[in-house]
Amino acid sequence: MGICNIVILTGAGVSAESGLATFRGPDGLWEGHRVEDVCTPEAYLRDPALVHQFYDARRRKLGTVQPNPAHEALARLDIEWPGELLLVTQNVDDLHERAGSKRLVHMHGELVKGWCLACDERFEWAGVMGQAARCPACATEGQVRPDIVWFGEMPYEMERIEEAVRQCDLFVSIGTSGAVYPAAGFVQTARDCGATTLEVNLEPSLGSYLFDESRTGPASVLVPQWVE
Ligand code: BJW
Repeated sequence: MGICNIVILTGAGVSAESGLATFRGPDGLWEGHRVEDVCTPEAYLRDPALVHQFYDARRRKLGTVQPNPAHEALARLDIEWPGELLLVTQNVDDLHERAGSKRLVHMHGELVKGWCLACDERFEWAGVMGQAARCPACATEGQVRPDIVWFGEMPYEMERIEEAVRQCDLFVSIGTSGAVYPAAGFVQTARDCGATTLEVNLEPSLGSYLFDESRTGPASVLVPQWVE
């Protein structure tokens, strides 16, 4: 592989072998709730306690897991790759940064951040959030929500991401089902702009036919192989 510009899109599959559940697999339900029923602004208005419970449980779990060889290989690539590189993750966990990735965008937000609806500040959040959380910036109580992009909300840094996708020579998608837009559409944009496209997944995703090459198997094995 010569020097080229790379965009890598990751999804829940890259963190599955660290012990974090994916959304749409056999274990993809959370206590009988579909992700589409919990991850919306409407669900939060209807039942904030349920939504906080979901994110508090996942934040707690995050503290017990570690990056796996796929995160570590991507961090090595980030450090060593001389061309442009952008790692766009749909994941709200912090395993890419804990592995050492720097050129990273969290397009669906971060579990370890809160967002105050009273003063619009965003801030680090480590422990339980719950309904009564107090904003560290304005001290308002009960207006802090997880800094997560829910269905119907605009993903973060879309201009920067779309620019990188249009300009990349190689687009690699790892561990995502291709069920959620706009991320699922990046491969088409990259193709239209002339990029080579590679998919790494346990099984072919919904958009597999859009990739020049599909490698099927666990990310913890295939990603280090691809990076070396
Ligand atoms: C392995 C592995 C291993 C397992 N190794 N692989 C109709 C058509 C088109 C679009 C829409 C539509 N109706 C609505 C929309 C838009 C909507 C959308 O896409 N809906 C679909 C359900 C159709 N999208 C949005 O609303 C987005 N915003 C938007 O479009 O804004 C524009 C706009 C704004 C306002 C007005 C109008 C337009 C926002 C989407 C936000 C998504 N949020 C979530 C939850 C929050 C984060 C969180 O709580 O964690 O993000 S949903 C959930 O899905 C999460 C994920 O990031 C996202 C993607 O899931 P992912 O990562 O692909 O996981 P899985 O489980 O689906 O797949 C895992 C894969 O890994 C599988 O393929 C396995 O095989 C594989 N795997 N183990 C390798 N070891």
